[in-house]
Amino acid sequence: MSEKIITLSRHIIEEQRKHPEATGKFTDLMNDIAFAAKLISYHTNKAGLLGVLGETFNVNIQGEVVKKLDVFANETMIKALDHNGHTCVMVSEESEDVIPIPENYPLGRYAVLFDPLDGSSNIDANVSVGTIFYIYLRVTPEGRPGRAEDCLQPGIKQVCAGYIVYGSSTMLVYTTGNGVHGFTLDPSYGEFVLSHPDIKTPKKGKIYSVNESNFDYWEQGIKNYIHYVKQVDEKTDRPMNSRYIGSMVSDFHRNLLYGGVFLYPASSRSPEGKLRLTYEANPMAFIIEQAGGRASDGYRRIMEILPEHIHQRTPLFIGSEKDVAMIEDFISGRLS
Ligand code: P6P
Repeated sequence: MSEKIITLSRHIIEEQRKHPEATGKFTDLMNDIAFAAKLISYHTNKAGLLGVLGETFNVNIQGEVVKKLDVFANETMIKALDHNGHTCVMVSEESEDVIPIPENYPLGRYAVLFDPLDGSSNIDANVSVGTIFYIYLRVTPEGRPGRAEDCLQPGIKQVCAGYIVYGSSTMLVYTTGNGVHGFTLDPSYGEFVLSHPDIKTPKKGKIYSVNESNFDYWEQGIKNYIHYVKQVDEKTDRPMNSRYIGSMVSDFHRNLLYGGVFLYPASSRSPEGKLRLTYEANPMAFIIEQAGGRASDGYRRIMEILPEHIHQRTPLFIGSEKDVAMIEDFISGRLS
């Protein structure tokens, strides 16, 4: 294989060599996630042809009942992880409770949390969607089924976080705490190939991403910030550009590469915010911090919040360091 082509598998192995205690099981786990991503990518890209549409069940040309894509993605992630002997428990956006490993299947050291298809309401409009995942080392005794405690650790305990964005191309972006690295799926031979080594996000961005229809429901500090970014002032390069896809993985990925800030504030309609602390905010916070950015709930570092339940929501401000810090200043009243 050409020295220029670094596959995801090779990159993970080289990353693991930096951890003397690594046993290779993490490499296997990541390869299982990458395999699930390839299957989801195939069905996402073929959704219109296979009849795997967002809102309906279909019978495809083989006469098989074809599941909704988010159901398919969830089942694919679970099947990829539940028998590999590296996982002790899972959490999915699609499942109310923690997902145990089936009896008589081997138990592993890792708790894996994921949103199998974030933004799935956009599928029928062919808007890009994504899978978000992250991994903890278990804290409960080995050899027994994992429990919620393994999943309710603060984000600073993550050993890995990543997402796959199914867009014009399929990209997998991940970190294990040694920088952020992006891989593009080459469909000609079905491999994720390193395309974006050591991603760093600009310290200040030009983009803000928020659903402004919630404006009247926000606290005053957020309203003041949104008013500020829209004002004309060449000295501070305003107005900023508004970009909002409504699919967090896509909005996050664009802002990671170009710079900018994504906001999903709490509101009188969503007092805790809409996005989930576990499988949405925490993994993206790990990635953005590794890329030189910042993630907070307006007051606290996202990764230091101790989750109380697996579907807990949080306000989320995430992206370029200076933009997120400014939002915190508007929320606190230091700026108005
Ligand atoms: P709204 C998708 O449903 C999602 O969870 C995120 O991917 C996205 O950023 C957000 O909700 C969009 O929410 O209220 O703006 O439609």
